[in-house]
Amino acid sequence: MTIFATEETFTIDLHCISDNCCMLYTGEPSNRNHLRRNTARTGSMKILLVYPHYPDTFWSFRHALKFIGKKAAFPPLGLLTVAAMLPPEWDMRLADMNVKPLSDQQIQWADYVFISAMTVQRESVHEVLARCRRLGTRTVVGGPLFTAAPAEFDSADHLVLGEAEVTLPRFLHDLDRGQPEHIYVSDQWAEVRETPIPLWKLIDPSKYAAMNIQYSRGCPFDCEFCDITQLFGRKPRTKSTGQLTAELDALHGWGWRGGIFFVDDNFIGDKRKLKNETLPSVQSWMEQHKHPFTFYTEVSIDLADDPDIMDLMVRSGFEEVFIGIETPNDDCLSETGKIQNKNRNLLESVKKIQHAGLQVQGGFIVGFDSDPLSIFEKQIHFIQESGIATAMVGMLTALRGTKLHQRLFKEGRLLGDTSGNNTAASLNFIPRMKAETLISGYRSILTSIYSPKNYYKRVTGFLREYRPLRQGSFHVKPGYIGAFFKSIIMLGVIGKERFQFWKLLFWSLFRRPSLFSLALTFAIYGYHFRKITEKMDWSGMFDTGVIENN
Ligand code: B12
Ligand code: SF4
Repeated sequence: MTIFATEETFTIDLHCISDNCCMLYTGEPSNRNHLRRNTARTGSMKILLVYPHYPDTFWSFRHALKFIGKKAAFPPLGLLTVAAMLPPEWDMRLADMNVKPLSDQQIQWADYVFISAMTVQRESVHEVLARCRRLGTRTVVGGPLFTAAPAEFDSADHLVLGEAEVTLPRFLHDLDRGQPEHIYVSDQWAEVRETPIPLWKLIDPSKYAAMNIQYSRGCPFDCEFCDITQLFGRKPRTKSTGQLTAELDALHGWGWRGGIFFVDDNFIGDKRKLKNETLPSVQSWMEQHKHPFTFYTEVSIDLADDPDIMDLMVRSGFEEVFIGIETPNDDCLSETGKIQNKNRNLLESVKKIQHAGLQVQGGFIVGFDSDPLSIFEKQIHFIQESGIATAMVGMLTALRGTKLHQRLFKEGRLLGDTSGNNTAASLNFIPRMKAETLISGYRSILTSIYSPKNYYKRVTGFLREYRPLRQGSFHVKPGYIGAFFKSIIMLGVIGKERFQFWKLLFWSLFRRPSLFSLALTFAIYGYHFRKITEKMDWSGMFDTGVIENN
């Protein structure tokens, strides 16, 4: 994409350094020195792209990452994409606070700090904004957190909301004229076929466990608790195959080998295109390049109904899919509008996907109005039977902008804002079940499924049946030697799970040697999940956010 990429368009007007003009830019006289700094620099901007810190959560994988010497699971793709839309002559740096703490010098270096965040990063965002204000560096914020709750971030200098492909050019245009507005919104969806290749050169890949790519945005379904359709629409917007293979080329050319997460809301949203164009072209790209990557993505459960897509995915290098299973209770599925999960044997669907050669990660929710008291036992039973090692169980959360949020507000049951951590032990609405019962039931699920006994039983059950497409003899993935030795100490000697750990390792070595590194990976994940469960604060009941009055 070549939005505003010429030198002329980005030359900032350097002639206006009168006090009034500074006021126009900065809004307050105290920032004037900073502005003079800008204007002395013949239009070349220094941009610091900041990805705020996220807390230790199930999704952070922080306890697992230490084993492989990585700092974060994935780079901040939103910021790298935004960076690719800025004039290439601008001086850009990226500070991922999950990799390294942010220093005052970095903030002072920049003319503008661009921040991207999800709700879970809220606390860190407020801290970064306060520091930027104190140091006199102007801020531009965008991404899901700000798009969902702009009023809370009025202290940012510029809120560029929604998809940057639509709103950023307007901000850049106004900035060029010297009159950037405070807020930019749009009700249009972006044309993702124009989205540029992320500016990978801004990150140090050695700090991340995997890279990420986005092929599509949006989801054809419309579950009550989910904000995807509000943020990205119901009609999946897909990139062209040429665009996708160009992104693979870029990552490959830049030296990346290993895992890539397709961060789509629902990778199979447009099945016809996937089957006829996208997957065949990814498959042939992978064959030509001798399979340098393994892929992972998010899909809906109806993948199980399409053996051709599953087969093509496996042949193209997909190894794992995340699926929102939510609940084995059909009434809850009706309540939340999860139609694709209804009227099917969910367990059978999971098995079909696993038998096709794909590992399944599952999302589960408790706290629906229709949840019976037996739901906790049912969830545990389902998870154990499914062989889903990575089972993310969360309590229902009312995210802003969702139909659930609106309904609970109308019913007078909405309490406050959410922390954004869907696996925290706190509620932002009044549940039908007694809150104490719900929280203790939730706790019983987590402590049960992540107890070493149950977790390793699930993993062994799964590995026993798993037949991935590419299985050779015993092989160890790069980076796993160190992980192996660390895990021997942490899990095999010190850890509570030492008995199960050795049992799994020996079982895999003798029975399924080709899955040895996967067994080790699962053992490390299990440690992370157990640690997070142990560290969870169960004393809270409700999120203490602002009471809604909108
Ligand atoms: C990948 C991903 C993750 C990764 C994050 C890895 C990483 N380093 O980025 C992982 C798996 C860790 C993750 C975890 C979670 N995630 Co998540 N995740 C996503 C996902 C699928 C893709 C994000 C992405 O890379 N998109 C591609 C880029 C190009 O899009 P983007 O970031 O939105 O950026 C665009 C715009 O937002 C904007 N923009 C973004 N930043 C900026 C900055 C500026 C300055 C500007 C101008 C514009 C701008 O322009 C970009 C181009 O259009 C999104 C869904 C989605 N479709 O985005 C959910 C999503 C962001 N996650 C979400 C949530 C809730 C979570 C979890 C709490 C789990 C959950 N689903 O319940 C956890 C919390 C994290 C934690 N550590 O605890 C929500 C956020 C909702 C919110 N209001 O904050 C989303 C929207 C999905 C959803 N509804 O569930 N997630
Ligand atoms: S299928 Fe997944 S992404 Fe689509 S609306 Fe439902 S929860 Fe959201």
